[in-house]
Amino acid sequence: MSTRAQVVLGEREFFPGIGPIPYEGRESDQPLAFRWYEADRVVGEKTMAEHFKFAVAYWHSFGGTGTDPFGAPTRQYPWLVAREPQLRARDKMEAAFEFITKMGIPYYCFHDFDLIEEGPTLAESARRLDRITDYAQQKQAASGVKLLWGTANLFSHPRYMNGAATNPDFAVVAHAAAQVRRALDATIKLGGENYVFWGGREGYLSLLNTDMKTELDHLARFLHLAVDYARRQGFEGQFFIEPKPAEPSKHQYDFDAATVIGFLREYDLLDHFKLNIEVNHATLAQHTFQHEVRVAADAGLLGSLDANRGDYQNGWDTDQFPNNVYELVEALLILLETGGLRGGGINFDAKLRRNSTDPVDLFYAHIGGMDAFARALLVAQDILEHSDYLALRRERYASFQSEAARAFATGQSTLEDLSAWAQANGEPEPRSGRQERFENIINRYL
Ligand code: XLS
Ligand code: NI
Ligand code: NI
Repeated sequence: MSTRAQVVLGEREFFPGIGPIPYEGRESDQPLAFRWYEADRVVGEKTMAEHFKFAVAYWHSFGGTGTDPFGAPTRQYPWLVAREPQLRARDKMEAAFEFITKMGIPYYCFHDFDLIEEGPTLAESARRLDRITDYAQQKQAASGVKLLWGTANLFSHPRYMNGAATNPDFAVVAHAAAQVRRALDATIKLGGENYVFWGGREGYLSLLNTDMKTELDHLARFLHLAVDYARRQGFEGQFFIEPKPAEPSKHQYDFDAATVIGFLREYDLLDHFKLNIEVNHATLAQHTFQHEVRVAADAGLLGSLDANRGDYQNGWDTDQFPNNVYELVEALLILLETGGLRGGGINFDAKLRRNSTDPVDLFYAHIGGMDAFARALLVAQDILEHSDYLALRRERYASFQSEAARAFATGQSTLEDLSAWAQANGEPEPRSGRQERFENIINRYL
């Protein structure tokens, strides 16, 4: 079975001289080849392609021009130069499908206005989206590439400076609803498997001018309306919330996995939502990626991943391509142990560095990210199959096998029962946590 999509070129070739990226194995010294990612290779019970469901992020990869808060664009991508928005959108889509299919990546993800620029009115935006999604339908059919998720950009336009669903002005909330409705239509039309909410402006810059309770109530109401609408249109996919603590807002309501889970529970949204965990968002929240993955997975809510990485020397969302195999092993151990992603996949929400200015750099970046995940998956599977890792961890809790401990864990003892036991048994012996021994396991299997 081959999971590889057909290479689909448009009227012109945007990445000339680059063919389909082959798997060549770890001995290869060809920079445009996979060393570890082999789509059809079975690892545990699934192929690599099934474990990961890799996706390309339309915004960074085809819209990212290298601007930063201090500097102008550094890249003049040939698909971004046409004057007319429809033509530009078409070129961009041709470049996108050429790239995605040459990479052999099975999915992509977009915000509504990554596909085409927003129009001057809601009606014109809807018309533009209709046209470009017609074209996307053709491209998907010709290539076999699928839409992992769609979302609405509710953060770039100035009207959202005080929030979208949480805006204190009802007119803006209604505008956001109109936009989400069309983004849902586009996602459904293209067979999107999931739909994401990331609330970059759903939060505050100052608590002094903010009625937090009202804003959270509105956010929940808004999400309920979106779910109701999508279900009425026949959407059976999964909804995701993507936690992030801050940036661009000072404080974002979807702070981290634990906060989002509490919110979903409080507002009765758990039936429809799972989490999309992003590496660099986890670290911004002062957590490790592994921590966020663990929190979501333990709640049965690990839906999808936005793959990237931060920089250890600064605190921003630098969205670099992932390359740290050791850390990915830690995350993939959790994924394998808990049954993987629920509905989602691994979306490279990652951007080239500002001085990576050649189109070929997009290939190096994605090859590196996919190889890092693939290698980490092999190591994680090896650890679970051949090492005593799980047994060692279980052993730390072995004392809970005793009758008294079981009574405690199953809710059959009182505080007095525990104190009686403690008095009878004296001071606990110190027991090593063996952290270094656990850490060595990963290096041993790398
Ligand atoms: C920004 C987010 C954003 C979401 C989609 O930091 O990662 O890109 O993934 O809106
Ligand atoms: Ni992000
Ligand atoms: Ni993201």
